[in-house]
Amino acid sequence: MNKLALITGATSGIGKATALKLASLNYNLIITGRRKDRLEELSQNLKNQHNIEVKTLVFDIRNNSETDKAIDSLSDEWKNIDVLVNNAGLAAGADPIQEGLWSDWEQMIDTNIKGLLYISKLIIPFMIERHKGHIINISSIAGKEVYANGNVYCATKHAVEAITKGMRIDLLKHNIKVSSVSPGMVETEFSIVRYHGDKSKADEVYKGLTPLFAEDIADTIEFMVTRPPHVNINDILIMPTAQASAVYNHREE
Ligand code: NDP
Ligand code: 8X3
Repeated sequence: MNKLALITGATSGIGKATALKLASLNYNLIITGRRKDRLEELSQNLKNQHNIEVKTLVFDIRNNSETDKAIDSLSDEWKNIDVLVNNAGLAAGADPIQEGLWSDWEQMIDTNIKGLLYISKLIIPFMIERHKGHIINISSIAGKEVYANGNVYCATKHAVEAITKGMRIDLLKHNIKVSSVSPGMVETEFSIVRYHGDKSKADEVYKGLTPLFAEDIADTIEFMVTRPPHVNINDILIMPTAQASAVYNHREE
């Protein structure tokens, strides 16, 4: 029987690449995000390419009742979730603390922390009932270091690190694995979103170096989900070769 994974934020970047990777491993998938067209297109592609079942759930993960309603709509067989990938997230803005926008801060806190908590609280009881499961939280190098103008984004990813550790302790007796993946720069729509749609600013982020690609993170998740039952990978910090830390990069002219 196929395993089942739920991936939040599968309309783009790391979430989409993870959906493609897990489909290639014969997982049935629940894919979520706000952009319905993208989810439907991805669902069709996944079903055309693999012998799997796919369900799309369109909701804004910042909204507790929308999230609740979406998960409540799942029939019992779709509640047998083996792997939850808490990926939906973003950076909004890159400003000194005194100039940051409330709206950016709220969006990051509501998505990266509260959204991750809402969905986890809904899925964890299904895993507890089956006495198994695997939660993979997408953290970041920003969860381990703080860099100039990264203030609130870094705070949200530091929170993801703490929540991951807390989940691992609380879910220990329920035989639920809890992991995190902490990437450095990955070229996705992340920087376009961070700079509020300014593509040229986003391109500057990756100028002169080869960043990670979403597929590199999907490969890491593949490694995590294919370990035997007695092995849990707590965390993988994965960086581009050209990035030594949050701030040290090597760029070719
Ligand atoms: P993308 O912008 O390409 O993808 C972000 C995904 O999150 C989209 O599918 C988006 O879906 C979803 N999302 C955002 N806000 C919401 C919301 N309110 N409700 C539901 N879904 C939402 O970026 P990445 O793939 O790079 O980002 C994925 C994760 O990886 C994030 O948590 C990010 O912080 C983390 N990360 C990224 C790094 C990078 O350099 N790219 C490095 C380290 C970590 P939609 O808009 O359709 O709702
Ligand atoms: C995204 C990577 O370096 O912008 O989490 O924090 S970084």
